[in-house]
Amino acid sequence: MGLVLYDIFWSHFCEKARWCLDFKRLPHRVQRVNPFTRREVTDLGARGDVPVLRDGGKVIEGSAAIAAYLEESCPDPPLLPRDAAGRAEVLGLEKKCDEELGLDTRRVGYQVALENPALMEGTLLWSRAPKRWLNGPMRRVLEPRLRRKFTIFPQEIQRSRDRLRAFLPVLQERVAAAGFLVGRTLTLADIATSSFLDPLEIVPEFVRDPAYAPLFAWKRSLARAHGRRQRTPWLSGPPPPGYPRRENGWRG
Ligand SMILES: N[C@@H](CCC(=O)N[C@@H](CS)C(=O)NCC(=O)O)C(=O)O
Repeated sequence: MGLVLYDIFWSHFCEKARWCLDFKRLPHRVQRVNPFTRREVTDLGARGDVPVLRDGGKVIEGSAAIAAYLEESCPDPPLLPRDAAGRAEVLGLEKKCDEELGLDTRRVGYQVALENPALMEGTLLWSRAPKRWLNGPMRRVLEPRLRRKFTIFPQEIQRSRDRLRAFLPVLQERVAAAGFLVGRTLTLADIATSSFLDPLEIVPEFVRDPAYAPLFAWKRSLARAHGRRQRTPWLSGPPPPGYPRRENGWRG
């Protein structure tokens, strides 16, 4: 299989897809997508969102479809429990994560990043001179675009914060016993949740709240155990470097 994953390296939806590929130890190539034009994926006939997986002539769009495709074509190691009830539980959690958690953490994460642009250096903004001097004008172009695209407006932000305050304790309680959301081994639910919690590492309101410390500790230890890249928690002082850079990242 010549698998190619089209991704934006700091996207948490892409991280979910990358983690699924790595978990199944499937050789693949990662094709970086230009976040402004999305040409690499629209040229494939895809809508423009990432992640997208290409397997020969097949184009699979979205992290849930990618996970399902990989599970079908390469069942071992499994992302889903063997029993029907366990599968349904994992898929239900994945859906909730895709439709709510992922959007909420992205919205509150971008709100903090827009207020503290240093967090975007190395991803959407440049970190090195001389291009760094373009960050001011770049921000003025980016901000309204990001706010529209991800509906980052006061009412929506407040709703996201409320949903997170209701859902994080549920997740925290579920992992407290066995260290996994469903059953006693890693599943797609853990991969989705852990990937989607990552933007909250830069949101002081959540990452500094002792009420959620066990959930962040769980997420970090799971991600570390699987060799995942994670955002640096913003626990105090000035904004930490944003998403850990990779040499062939989008911005330098
Ligand atoms: N439900 C999709 C969501 C994917 C998504 O929202 N991707 C974002 C990146 S985090 C994207 O490409 N958004 C469109 C854009 O920024 O233009 C999935 O699970 O893959």
